[in-house]
Amino acid sequence: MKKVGLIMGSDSDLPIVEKAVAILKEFGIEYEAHVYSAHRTPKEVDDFTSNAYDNGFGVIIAFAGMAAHLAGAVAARTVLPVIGVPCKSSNLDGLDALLSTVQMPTGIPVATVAINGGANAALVAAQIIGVEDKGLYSKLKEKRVVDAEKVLKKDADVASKL
Ligand code: RP5
Repeated sequence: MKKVGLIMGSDSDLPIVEKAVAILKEFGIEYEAHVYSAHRTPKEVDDFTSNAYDNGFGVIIAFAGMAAHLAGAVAARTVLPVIGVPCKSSNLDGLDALLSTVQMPTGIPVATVAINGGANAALVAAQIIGVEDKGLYSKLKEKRVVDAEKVLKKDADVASKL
């Protein structure tokens, strides 16, 4: 099975990265996580990303806040699918990172999830890898059933209370 690469611009993004890691662990997907910044350590971003396909990665998730150029810098260096997670910072509530991540020029796509959407980013990564992995595909379908059952349980609880 292909691995998922997780790159965060700063260790201050860790709480959002941990949401993704929880999902990847749930599905038994191998991953590797790094703190590499588009601005502070561009050489490491370049080295990791340029060699990611040869090193067994199938998807890269990039997490960054503020002037969040990381996902775009990664996408410029690989044709692996890149998922961008805009991380909320203190001043602009993550809107800065959302726009910096999502507004990519034609030809260099970044599949951008919601602000702080670490869990959905990992689910998209799992779905990409699951296309060629029947076991993982089945687990993803099973999770949808389990999640729906949880909502229906809440429905029954609320209906009985009101
Ligand atoms: C971004 O700047 C990082 O991804 C982080 O979200 C933000 C702030 O970084 P620190 O100043 O906390 O290291 O590059």
